[in-house]
Amino acid sequence: MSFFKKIFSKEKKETLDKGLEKSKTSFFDKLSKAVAGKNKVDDDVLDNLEEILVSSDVGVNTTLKIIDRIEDRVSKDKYLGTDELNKILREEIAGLLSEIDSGNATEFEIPQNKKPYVIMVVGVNGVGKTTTIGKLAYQFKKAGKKVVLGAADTFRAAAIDQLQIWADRTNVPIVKQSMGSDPASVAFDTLKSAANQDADVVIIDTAGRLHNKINLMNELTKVKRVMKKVVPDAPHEVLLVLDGSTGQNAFEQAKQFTAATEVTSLAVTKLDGTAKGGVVIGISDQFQIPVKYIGVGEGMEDLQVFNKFEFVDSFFK
Ligand SMILES: Nc1nc2c(ncn2[C@@H]2O[C@H](COP(=O)(O)OP(=O)(O)OP(=O)(O)O)[C@@H](O)[C@H]2O)c(=O)[nH]1
Ligand SMILES: [Mg+2]
Repeated sequence: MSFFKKIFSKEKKETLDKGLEKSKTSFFDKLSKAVAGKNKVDDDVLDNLEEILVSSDVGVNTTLKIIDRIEDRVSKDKYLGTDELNKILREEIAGLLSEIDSGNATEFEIPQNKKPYVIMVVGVNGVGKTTTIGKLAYQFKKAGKKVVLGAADTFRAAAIDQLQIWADRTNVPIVKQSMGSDPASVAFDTLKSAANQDADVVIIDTAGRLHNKINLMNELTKVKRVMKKVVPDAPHEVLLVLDGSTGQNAFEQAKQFTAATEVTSLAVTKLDGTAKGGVVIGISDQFQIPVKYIGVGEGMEDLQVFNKFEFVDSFFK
């Protein structure tokens, strides 16, 4: 398949378009109101645009960056028409996202020389960690990989049950202990088991809530340390899951987690049920960590590898 065909695979594109429906509708409604009765981009239009971007949860810093760039273009072309604003915005946002190297993977891939490849999934409670793990297990398995899940969220009995449900649904083995057991010990067992089975990918679920934040961060550190006893360079990836529908809260969580523990990639979930899709643009720009996956629904197939070009394309369609 050609590169472009792969990028714009029809089916994938349709889910993304549909998933971002709410964000788009709200964004374009506001945008058309902002330029109503105007035929050129003037200060008024720019002020309105700033408001729209901020209210779409792009975030203040990223919004200012975008407005600066558009002002630049306006100063070069005083008669820049409002009919062109859409195109220009799209170009500037795509340009902004291209500045961080988030790669442009279109498939669910893992490095071949790391076996098992260990992904530790972190994030506060309710953001969609377990669901994202289930979706990832499904995709990796579909790609022919041998997957093992580790139920290291031992804080709640239901957390273990929920991961078990995804293990059954995707027909992937799970390693678990009883509620309240040591998460690091579960992670250790999972890696051992994965090594014995010659598995390709290990995905470790972790608790999103403990008695307090310090406890949680200490626990994550301990889980990491213990995993290294089995696989010295594990975890290969620390995936922070953020709920896109919480807008500015997601920024706040990203700030706190990245300050407390090393995060290598981001997954932004629940973009289907929200008008806050702009949060992906802001988060990509503000954190030097690539958004790797986006969640656009509760189903097994509702996870996509984040592709900035495709995303901007969907957002502005
Ligand atoms: N609409 C939608 N719902 C999602 C998405 N991802 C997760 N959810 C839902 O969000 C809720 C919480 O998801 P979980 O996967 O249990 O979240 P968690 O981070 O594991 O939560 P804890 O185990 O409590 O820490 C569930 O009802 C999921 O179905 C998504 O991309 N879109
Ligand atoms: Mg969970």
